[in-house]
Amino acid sequence: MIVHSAEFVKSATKPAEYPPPGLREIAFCGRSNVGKSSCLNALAQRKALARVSRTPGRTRLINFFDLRVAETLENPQEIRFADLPGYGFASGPKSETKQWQQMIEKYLGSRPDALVVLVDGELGAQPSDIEMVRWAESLGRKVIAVATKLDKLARSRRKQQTDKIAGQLAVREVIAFSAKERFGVEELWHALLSV
Ligand SMILES: Nc1nc2c(ncn2[C@@H]2O[C@H](COP(=O)(O)OP(=O)(O)OP(=O)(O)O)[C@@H](O)[C@H]2O)c(=O)[nH]1
Ligand SMILES: [Mg+2]
Repeated sequence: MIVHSAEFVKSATKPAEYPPPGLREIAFCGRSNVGKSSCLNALAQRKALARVSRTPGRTRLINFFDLRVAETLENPQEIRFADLPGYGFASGPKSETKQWQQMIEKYLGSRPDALVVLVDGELGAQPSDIEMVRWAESLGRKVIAVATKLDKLARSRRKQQTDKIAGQLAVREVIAFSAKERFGVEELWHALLSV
C-alpha cells in the first residue's frame, strides 16, 4: 500500500464534535491494550500517528484520522479511521465506565462503514469481544476481525489460534496480525478497501 498522507483530524466525545461525514470510515475497537493504536500506526506507516500507551485505558476519546492511500501509483482514495477507547477496562469509577460505553455506542450505532475488531492473539477472544461482534452485526455493521500481537506465538501455533478465534467469534476469517513484526498489514488493507 502506498500511503500518500495520514493526519490526525480531531478528537470527539459526542456527535457534534465528529468531523463531517463523507469519507469511508473504519472504526478500530477492542479491549484496552489490545493494540488498536499500534495497528492504526502500522497501517498508516507512521510511528506515532495514534498514541500508543503503556497504561491500558489511556485513550478516552474517539480520535479521527484521514488517510490518502493507493494500491498502485494511480487512483489514490481517501479513508477515515476512528481509534476508539478500549472496552473491558473495569478500573475507575463505574459512572465513568458507563459514560465511555454510551459514547462508543452512540458512535458505532451511527457512523462507521465497518468495524475492525481486534482480539489479543495470545489470549484469544474474551466474552466482551464476542459481545462486540454480535452487537456490531445486529446493527448491520461489517466486521473485520484481527488477532493482534501474534508475534508472541510460535509461528507453528498462529494458524491454529486464528482458527480458534474465528470459531469463538463465529466469523469466517481472522487476520493474523503483528504491529511489531509488521505482518498482516497488507491483508488488513485489502479487507479495508473491500468494504
Ligand atoms: N508484541 C507486541 N506488542 C504489541 C503489538 N501491538 C501493540 N503492542 C503493545 O501493546 C501495548 C498497547 O498497545 P496500544 O496500541 O496502545 O493498544 P490500544 O489498544 O490502543 O490501547 P488503549 O488505547 O489503551 O485501549 C503497547 O505496549 C504496545 O507496544 C504487537 O503487534 N506485538
Ligand atoms: Mg489506543
